[in-house]
Amino acid sequence: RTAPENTGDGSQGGGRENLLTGLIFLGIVLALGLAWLAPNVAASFAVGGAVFLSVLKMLVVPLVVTSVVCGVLSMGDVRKLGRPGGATLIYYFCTTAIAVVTGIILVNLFNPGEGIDGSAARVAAGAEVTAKLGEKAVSEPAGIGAIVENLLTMLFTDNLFASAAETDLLPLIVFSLAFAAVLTTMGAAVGTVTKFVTEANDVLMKFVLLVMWTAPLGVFCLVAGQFGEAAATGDFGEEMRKVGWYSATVLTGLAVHAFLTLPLILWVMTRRNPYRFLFQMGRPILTAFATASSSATLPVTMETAIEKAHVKRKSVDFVLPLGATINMDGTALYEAVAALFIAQTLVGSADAIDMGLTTQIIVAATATLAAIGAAGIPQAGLFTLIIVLNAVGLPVELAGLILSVDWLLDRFRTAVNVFGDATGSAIVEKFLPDEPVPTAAGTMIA
Ligand code: DAS
Repeated sequence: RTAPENTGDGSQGGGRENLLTGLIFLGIVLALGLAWLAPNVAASFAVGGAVFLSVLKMLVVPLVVTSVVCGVLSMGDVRKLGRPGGATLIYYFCTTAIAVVTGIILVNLFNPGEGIDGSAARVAAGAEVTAKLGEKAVSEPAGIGAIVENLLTMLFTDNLFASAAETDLLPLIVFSLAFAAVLTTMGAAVGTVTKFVTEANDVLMKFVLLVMWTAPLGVFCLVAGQFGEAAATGDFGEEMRKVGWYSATVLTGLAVHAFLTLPLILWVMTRRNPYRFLFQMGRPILTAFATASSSATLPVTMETAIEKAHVKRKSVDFVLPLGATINMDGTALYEAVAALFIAQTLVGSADAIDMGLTTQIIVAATATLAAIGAAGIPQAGLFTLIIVLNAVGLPVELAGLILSVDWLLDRFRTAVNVFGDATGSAIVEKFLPDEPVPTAAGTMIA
């Protein structure tokens, strides 16, 4: 069980693989065209999109558990986990923090909230937010202590099957890491278990490849449904004008992070051609745009990173499931921009808050933590934005100002989240033991 020969920048890619990526891109373009020309017809494809999303999500739990166990097994001795594990967590934290700083610099440069009277919007937005965010919209003081406590409770569960049923991946990953660590210490005595997990993972990856051939149609339905619905309501244009500058600030930040920051880090750490890598990861990036879910895209991200970008399987197995759940550069950047945008709309009113360095630092810290807490599901970042707003005393109902465009910006930040995870797997690969590792079951993991 060895990953394809790692050719560095993975130059050959296979015609069929490029064809599939091209078809997925074509699916998105056709969907956007149909949504523009015939919104109601496009909106009717939403049900097809929901089916495709369900098929992807169905794979996530078994794939995450078997991949994380195989990822740890491929390290051989658990003590070897320290170096790649440390490199992974340092990469996650640093890239998320850089994304947040990028967002904060841009929102202070663009000042998108200027000229919008947040106080007046506050009442109007309130009902919409409460409806959308439900009980989460209740403002409770979430100090750093409460946030850290939240993060800790997220790591553990008292019922693995309940976590699996809710696709609550973090406790499953923690369990898989611990289960695999014990497995590596028991050698041939548990060869059957090791062999089962290893082969189950192989089957699932093959399953993903088959599902991916339905992606062009699935992506078409997802995008046509969502954009058709938005276009059919008609007020989307008006909403965009109202928060156009805010959207431009978020999109500029995401572009800087995806096309400059991450490629620079990848090149410095691996000397890979970062733009070839970006192209090779086109399929999961497009799928992330279509699904707005890092978790649903995870099977595609893993399969493409191995087969197309030729990242070693052991790195993909170890880095991507965890990354899809806690490494969200796009979300962190968005939360910093959104919080400061809302603060800017209150300048000069009774609700105004201090916009000084202290506030900016609190926003940076809580946006980084909140992004870790966001699940890899659509609009998760909007829910955890509440944490940031509470931390700086901003009225939560003002999240309604950005609700109308969040479903769109979510797609872009999810694509950046996924690309950040894939970049991490290519970097952490350099910190892994080179030799293929014999597992207790006698299979080799490269
Ligand atoms: N949609 C989330 C994801 O899957 C990101 C977000 O909501 O910010 O990564």
